[in-house]
Amino acid sequence: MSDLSQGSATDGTAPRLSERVLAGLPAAVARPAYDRRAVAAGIVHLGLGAFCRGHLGVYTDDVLAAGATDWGIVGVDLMSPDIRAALKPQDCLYTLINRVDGVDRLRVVGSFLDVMATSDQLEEVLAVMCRPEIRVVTITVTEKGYCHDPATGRLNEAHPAVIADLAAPEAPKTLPGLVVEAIRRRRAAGVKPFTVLSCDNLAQNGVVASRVVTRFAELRDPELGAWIAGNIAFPCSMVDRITPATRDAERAAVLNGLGVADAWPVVSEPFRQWAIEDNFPNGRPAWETVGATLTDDVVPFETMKLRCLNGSHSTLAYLSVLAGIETIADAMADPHLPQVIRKLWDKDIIATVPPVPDTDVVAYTHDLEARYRNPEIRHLTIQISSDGSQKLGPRLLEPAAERIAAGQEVKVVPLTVAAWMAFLLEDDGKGRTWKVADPMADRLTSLARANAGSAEQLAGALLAVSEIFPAEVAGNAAFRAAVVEHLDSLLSRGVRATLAAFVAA
Ligand code: CS2
Repeated sequence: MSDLSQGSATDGTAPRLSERVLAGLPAAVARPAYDRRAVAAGIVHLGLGAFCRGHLGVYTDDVLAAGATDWGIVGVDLMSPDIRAALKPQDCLYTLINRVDGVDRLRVVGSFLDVMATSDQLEEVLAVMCRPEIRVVTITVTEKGYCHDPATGRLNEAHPAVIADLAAPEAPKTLPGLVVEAIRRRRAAGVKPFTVLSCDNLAQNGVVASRVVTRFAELRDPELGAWIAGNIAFPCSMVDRITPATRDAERAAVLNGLGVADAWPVVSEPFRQWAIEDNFPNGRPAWETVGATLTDDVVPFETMKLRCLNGSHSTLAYLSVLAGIETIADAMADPHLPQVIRKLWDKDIIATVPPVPDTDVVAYTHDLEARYRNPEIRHLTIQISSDGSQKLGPRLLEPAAERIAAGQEVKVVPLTVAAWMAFLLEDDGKGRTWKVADPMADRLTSLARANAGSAEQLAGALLAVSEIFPAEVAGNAAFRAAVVEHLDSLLSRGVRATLAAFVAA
């Protein structure tokens, strides 16, 4: 059984989680403290992974529990009908597991009122997105869902899915295509626009969302593009909660704790943070009353989180896959890796983070170490290694570019980049293999294999991929030399010896 598939917990005789069984759940299990039948949908959420159910779904559940009745969520899966198949028989209820010191705290979340899939419900999805009571469209489709060029943040007009959507714009499959078609139909029906809230790990995610949506619309119809630019708000947000993929172990824990089966629970760490730019012309839930920070400027929050958390995650991920280390918690038990990320923060990252309200960024990095050490969270390094072509930029190459522009040295990012390059070979040279998951995987792994003869050649070929590496980074002699040196060491001496030498230097 794959970790991502619907679980065996639903195959047995236990009844299924549903409205009907809520009242009879064990007293320790938290559940919706409100009448779900009295709640109307106000949000359409696009992208139904574990993350949004562990984050947006929970904050919104809190808002509903505090008495709001018009901010339920309709979730839409743009990839497959699997989550719909898991959640619909459960009345869209699911369980959040916070595992703290070996004790599971279970909470049944009720904020999703319906779950749909564009694969076979596109017209229904568009109709819901046009309902006047839907005033916010939230998004978690991961970085690659924006169909942008990571180095510029602009719509990748050569993207095959974008080309396909432009050829059949009324039956879109991409995020930009879907949002544009919904806005077009809503406008034609004279319905006040919704606000588009990106919750993905991108620098200035609202700006990226606005760019890809506006540009896609312009390519369809310049007048529609101009109208979107003038009428749709795209606030930025910083979201944070570590939410690994659900395994059968969590399904079994839920079955044990609830006495009923949940096909797709979500496991997350206790920590959560959400900073949101307060720009919602058509209203929004009072998320600030349940712990979110509503602010005029999200940039400091997102810069801190993307560079400190996600940047160190990617660093740990590539080095760990090379070293055969499976989880972030295991990486934190390694003799060298914690020192590598401490050096990353201290030498390359912290100084690039602007002052963050009420936050000490150094203390934030120490808190990250504790979060990573949480042994209850099995966050797989191979999961985090996915989509490096989209992730390296906002997490690590942008701060590197800033340091280079200021004439400063970049100490650790070249090691991460070298580890990512060695990772693209999908093989440790000693018989252990893995698979690269990335929208650019074919091109990148072919380039890597074709240039595996020398570190110089391999680094040169990959640094030349301009969709990933900004010219000021790829063209910087010191950065390039450092990448080549680390890559040479990884390929000839191996990851262990490279790490030992790196932390000793
Ligand atoms: C991770 C993130 O998979 C990844 O790339 O770095 O999903 C990370 O766990 C979240 O952003 C934490 O908020």
